[in-house]
Amino acid sequence: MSAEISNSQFHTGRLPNGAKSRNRPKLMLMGQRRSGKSSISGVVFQKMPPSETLYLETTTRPEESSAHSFMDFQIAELPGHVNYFTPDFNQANIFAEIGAVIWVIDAQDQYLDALNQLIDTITYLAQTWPAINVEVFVHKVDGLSEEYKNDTFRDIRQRILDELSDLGYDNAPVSFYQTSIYDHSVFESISKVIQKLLPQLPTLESLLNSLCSTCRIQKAYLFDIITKIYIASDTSPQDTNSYEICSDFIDVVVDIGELYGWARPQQGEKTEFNNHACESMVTMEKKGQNYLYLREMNRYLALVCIMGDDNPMEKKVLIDYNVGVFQEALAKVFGW
Ligand SMILES: Nc1nc2c(ncn2[C@@H]2O[C@H](COP(=O)(O)OP(=O)(O)O)[C@@H](O)[C@H]2O)c(=O)[nH]1
Ligand SMILES: [Mg+2]
Repeated sequence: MSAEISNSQFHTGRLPNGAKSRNRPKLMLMGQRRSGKSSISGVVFQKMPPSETLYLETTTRPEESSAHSFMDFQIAELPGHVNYFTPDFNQANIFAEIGAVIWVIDAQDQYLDALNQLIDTITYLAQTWPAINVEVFVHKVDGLSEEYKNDTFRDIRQRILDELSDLGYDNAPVSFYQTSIYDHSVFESISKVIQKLLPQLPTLESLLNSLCSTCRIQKAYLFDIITKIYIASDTSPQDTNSYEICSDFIDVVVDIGELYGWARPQQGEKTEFNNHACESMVTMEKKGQNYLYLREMNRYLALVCIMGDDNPMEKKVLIDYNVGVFQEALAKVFGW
């Protein structure tokens, strides 16, 4: 693995968590029964329509699935009712390759028991697998009023942080998100979870930053087209709905592309990446004062930008040139 890293010309010295899973970010979904683990994995990685999650069977044993895309995202689920911290379980088997544990809490249900389990898990991981990030999804927030949602989120976060602090784990790597499978929040949160596991992130961010400043782009995202996970964005502050707009825009372009363009690999089918890096460029009519711009970097990745309020057609040459440079840099970062 270290050889692979030193080959990368643009490596910035930050090592990924979960060392063995390089380029295959592996996530573990944990949390109580019916908190929504299988639903999250189905909706994000298997393109399951959210309404179909109502018919999911309860998971009774650890399950794994993967999404073949730009990276082979690996996702595993541990059913909630089993205690994994007894000697009966081979914890090394379970946790050795994990980069992040996503702990799902049902915000519409009583959560005090779940919090106790979560604390036990965090302290266990901090002692035994300190490189694993713990990502707490306060989930199913779609059913809650804005005020109740924020109160619940704050309450959960505060209780966990207080408890950890009492136990002496002030610096445990724990982050919190509000999620729902009925909107973009779960995709956006998983994007952030995965970004933390990518050693290339700092490089990608600085490439996007310089693209934004040369072309006066407001916000730029590098998307995995199939999963709608964004693997990096520039580091300027983001509006609440920028991700949403860009993600919807991919749907439109990709639908048209599938009708008239080349065939994308089917779910589960694995093709060599970047056999023919295909490009397309679309500008959309005004949404407010902004334009959207999308260009495929290869079969799996698309650059999606929210442009400022000047007309991109007038500076198309500048954009084409700089996006070309960006694409070449990407190819070097990932060794295409
Ligand atoms: N309202 C709402 N329901 C959800 C959400 N995610 C999952 N569910 C429902 O929660 C139930 C349990 O989900 P499941 O994924 O089987 O939970 P698991 O036992 O943790 O794997 C299902 O009926 C889902 O439809 C969500 O974001 N919002
Ligand atoms: Mg399940």
